[in-house]
Amino acid sequence: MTMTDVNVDELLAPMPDKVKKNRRKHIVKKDVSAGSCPQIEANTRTVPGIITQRGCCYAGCKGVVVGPIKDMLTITHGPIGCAYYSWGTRRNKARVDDRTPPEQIYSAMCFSTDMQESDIVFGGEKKLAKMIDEVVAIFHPRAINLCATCPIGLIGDDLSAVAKEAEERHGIPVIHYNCEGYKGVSQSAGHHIANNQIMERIIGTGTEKVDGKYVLNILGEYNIGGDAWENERLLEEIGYTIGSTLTGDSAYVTIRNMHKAHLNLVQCHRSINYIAEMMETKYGTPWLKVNFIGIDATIDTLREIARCFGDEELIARTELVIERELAAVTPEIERYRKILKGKTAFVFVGGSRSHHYQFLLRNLGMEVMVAGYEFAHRDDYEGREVIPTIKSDADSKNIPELHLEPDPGMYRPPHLHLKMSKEKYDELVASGVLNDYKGMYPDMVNGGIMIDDANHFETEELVEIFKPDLIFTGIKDKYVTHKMGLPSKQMHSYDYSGPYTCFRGAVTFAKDVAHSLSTPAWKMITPPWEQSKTEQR
Ligand code: CFM
Repeated sequence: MTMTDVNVDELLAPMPDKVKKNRRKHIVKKDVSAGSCPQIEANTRTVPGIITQRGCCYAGCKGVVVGPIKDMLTITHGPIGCAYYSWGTRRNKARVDDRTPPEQIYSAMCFSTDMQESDIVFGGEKKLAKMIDEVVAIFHPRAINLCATCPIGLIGDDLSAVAKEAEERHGIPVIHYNCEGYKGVSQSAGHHIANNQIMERIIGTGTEKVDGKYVLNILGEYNIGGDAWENERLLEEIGYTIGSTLTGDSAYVTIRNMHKAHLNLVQCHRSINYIAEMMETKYGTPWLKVNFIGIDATIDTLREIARCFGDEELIARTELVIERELAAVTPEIERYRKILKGKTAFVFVGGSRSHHYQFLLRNLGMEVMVAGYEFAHRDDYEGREVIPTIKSDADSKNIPELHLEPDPGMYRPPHLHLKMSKEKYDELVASGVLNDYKGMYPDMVNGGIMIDDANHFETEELVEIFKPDLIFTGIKDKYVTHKMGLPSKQMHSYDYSGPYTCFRGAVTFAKDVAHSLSTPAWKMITPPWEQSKTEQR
């Protein structure tokens, strides 16, 4: 079967009618002859009972966005299970630096109020306040995060009041997040809640001077396997200064000065676009959607950043660095491309990697036939132009939207951030480079399937239809596909490898994928559909 022959209705045929109707709206087949992206349903409730790959609101807030801030001590207010399963599962690395000594790095630690039955019955506010006092006495953190889990919202503990009183007692910021797991439809709600508090409580509060001719923040880069460090190495060699990364290897002491940067780079649009937009409104900081995953994507990104400043010297230096990095990695990439050329893959990850990795896989001669996001919104598939048409529902209305105004003292018009005339800035905006994201659809292969919130059943069906050589996936579906005789790579943690970004990262990735595909282990397993009925019994 060729890709364009795939019939999505047949794929869903075994489902009950109601479920079929629902799931059909979450699947789009790329058809170049049809022009733009058809509407896809996203960021809506998963069908109850379906084995989804999604996580919860608390996971998105604590696990994804605020947990990696290395010098903030994050307390999970809730039963121990929530804290334990959100501890160290995502490899957001952090290191000591001149402003953060080892004893002030808490991102790899687990703090929980360990709510017991009596606390649920009588309330947990006192226990939380006591715990704050204890961690202050023992660890002396610069700032504290309080993250709520489901029972906290149900019993009505007032996190805001506890945080406020603790701030008065200890004289440090104590920031609370009402990110109870049940809020919204996935971890995406938690990203939004975390973005709101970081914007309101941290960014803009710093008064230190930030030196550097061109200061960049990298938003939505979480330093899985050291990705952020590879980006920083490259950008610093070109002549940029990194103000702060949000939130991989980031610190409270740098995030609070983020408003002083000249340009925000947005790597993961899904988890952080709120802050990019809010900073544009409040401080006038322009943002640029970037992608450091894939060699060509990195080259395009570096050129676009330089173009945003329009400095000839910067542009020349960018080309020099690109040339040098390319020369260093090309022989190795070629070696792996020989193994990988013509192979096919699926990519099912959260809300942005399924798009980003298509560039890298294409550089290696591979094609992505099916790509899916767990919890993205329509704009991550179709592009930001659809945002005004997205209808809010009961779940999305549950997440507060901040409506900010330009800051009277700190707002600077965007062209001044980029050190250019208003006319030149308007030209840049008109060319579509700034403050926009076109979504995943334009980069899908013709006939390829784009799927939202893919479930266990659909994953198995799609594997049977397309028979990909490799699947890039998460912890839940990884082992399912292993059992089908398919090599799979865990893209949330890189299975302990990385970094995968930029030029050198591409070589590490190519090596890992080539190893996965060359191992003889997979030939020793017979997928169930190739076994006879007797064997299956
Ligand atoms: Fe953004 Fe992420 Fe992702 Fe995400 Fe995530 Fe992640 Fe992810 Mo796992 S912030 S949306 S909530 S790029 S933890 S670093 S790998 S699902 S695709």
